[in-house]
Amino acid sequence: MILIGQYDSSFVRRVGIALRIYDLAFEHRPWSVFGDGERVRAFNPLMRVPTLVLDDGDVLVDSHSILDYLDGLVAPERRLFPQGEPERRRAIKVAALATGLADKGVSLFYEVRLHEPISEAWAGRLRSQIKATLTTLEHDRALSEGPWFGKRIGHSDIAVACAWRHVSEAHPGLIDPGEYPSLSAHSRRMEALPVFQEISQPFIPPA
Ligand SMILES: N[C@@H](CCC(=O)N[C@@H](CS)C(=O)NCC(=O)O)C(=O)O
Repeated sequence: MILIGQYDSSFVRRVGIALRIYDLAFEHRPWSVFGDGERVRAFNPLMRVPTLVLDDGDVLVDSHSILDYLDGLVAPERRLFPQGEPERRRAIKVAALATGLADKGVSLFYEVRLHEPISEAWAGRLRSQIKATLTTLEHDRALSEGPWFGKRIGHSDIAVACAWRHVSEAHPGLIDPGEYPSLSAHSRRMEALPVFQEISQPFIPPA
């Protein structure tokens, strides 16, 4: 398998971390969606990352569908979402809130960076969506310590930590860690893990 995209994307990073945890062999092509846009487009007409090229040449797009496929490659007990309800839907919800917040972070970055003049109404809406989602996740995270669900970390833990890091680096000053102590501690714990340190790249703004 070939994973296309840079690890400063929270979506690419969550896929890279899952590939490592699942011990699935892959090659990494850290192509930028801007600088290497045409290389990305050759595999994905959306020109987005993550893009996963399978060994038979088929191509998967979007982190959710890629992870759904990868989950199916491992035994049920190794999967990074709980297998029983109601934990499974709760974990999916946390991961969806985290990836939704990461989406808002990406939209905000493009608005501020690419739109002239910046729409303050849109940027303000995005900032408020990010903060409200962090508040919701903070309440949930404060209910327990350790892995969000079960005995080992899963897609929810990974998605939240990846989104936190991306938004913090792409929008310095937007997140006040003191307002979200449980998420902040969660992020520190995740970033200290060897797999997070390996599958990692500081945010590089597109040229
Ligand atoms: N919903 C997608 C979001 C992926 C995404 O927004 N990727 C960004 C990089 S962080 C991208 O490819 N942006 C280029 C573009 O949308 O044109 C996923 O979960 O994979």
